[in-house]
Amino acid sequence: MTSTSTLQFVRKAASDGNPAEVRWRVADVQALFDMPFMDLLFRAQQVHREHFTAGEVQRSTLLSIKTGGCSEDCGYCSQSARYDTGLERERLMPIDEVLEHARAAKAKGSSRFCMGAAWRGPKDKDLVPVLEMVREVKKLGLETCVTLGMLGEGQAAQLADAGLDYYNHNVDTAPEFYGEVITTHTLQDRLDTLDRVRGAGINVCSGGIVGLGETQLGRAGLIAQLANMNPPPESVPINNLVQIPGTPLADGGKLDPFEFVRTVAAARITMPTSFVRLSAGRQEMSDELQALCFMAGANSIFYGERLLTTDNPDAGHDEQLFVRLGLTAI
Ligand code: SAM
Ligand code: DTB
Ligand code: SF4
Repeated sequence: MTSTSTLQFVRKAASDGNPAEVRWRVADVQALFDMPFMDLLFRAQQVHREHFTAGEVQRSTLLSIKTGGCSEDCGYCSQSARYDTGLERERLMPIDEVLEHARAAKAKGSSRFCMGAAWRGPKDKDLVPVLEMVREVKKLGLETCVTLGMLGEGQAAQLADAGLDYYNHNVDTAPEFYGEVITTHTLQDRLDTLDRVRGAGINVCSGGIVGLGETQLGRAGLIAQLANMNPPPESVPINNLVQIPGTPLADGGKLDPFEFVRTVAAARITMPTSFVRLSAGRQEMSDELQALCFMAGANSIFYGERLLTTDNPDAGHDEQLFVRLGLTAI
């Protein structure tokens, strides 16, 4: 039943004129998840080598420029004002401080700087200082990415004019499951923003989060939805839930780590030319598990000690991991 309605959703999107065709049915993606693990990894690595140089991994550094107090109720998020997560609400970070973080990220070897704000979406007056941040970070020789929530008419164009390279806006989970995790906006709202971003000529960064209690079919539905975008997102972050005390999803069961690897592999196979980013949750992963994710076709990471409000592995540890695995940062 779930499979059929996901399919209907994708088909509807296709008939609405956006994705021209259903390249990946949910059942096809489910069949990837059903493959023997080693066969799946082998296929993902084959696809990866057809489109990318083996062992090259892109590194992006995150900074929360406006933390906490968000009106939305995303069930996993430390920054929703609806949950008591102990996080202090902060105002927009001054540009000098942002640039200090950006310079440090560049010095550590990051190639992209991603600025995140805990907004449902920016008001026009909120956007003005962010546009300045984008222009100034770009001048440092870094690629720029922002994630600010839903964009209104004209806002994507302003970001494009400022020179923004990527906009991050995740579809997060399978269409059927979306309403169980988030009720304050709809998946269609997110898709509308992605259309605006694409329409403004900004590269799309869109992925999802697993370990929310979704079924395997749900993970297949998430990947199919991303893969059927036309074109698929240039960058696909795959986040593993970081359980935040105080949120509704704090106490669920943990996802089998091999399922996470399968999700990465399915993303790689269905989106062969996209960068697939091993995103939130790396701090809780062993080096060996991360190596499996790279084998499965992940070729991007968040790099630096902090994600938005939670910890990420030390840059030094990642450097060493790259040396141990013979990976090259690009
Ligand atoms: N407010 C903006 C939005 O929702 O797009 C930007 C920030 S939001 C924190 C960006 C993404 O981070 C979410 O879409 C979700 O995929 C991921 N994320 C948030 N909290 C997480 C958590 N606890 N564990 C893993 N990923 C998380
Ligand atoms: C994405 O997909 N993951 C990043 C980024 N885009 C903005 C955010 C991860 C957040 C993890 C939880 C936290 O640190 O608050
Ligand atoms: Fe707000 Fe984004 Fe967190 Fe949702 S994920 S509560 S929109 S900051």
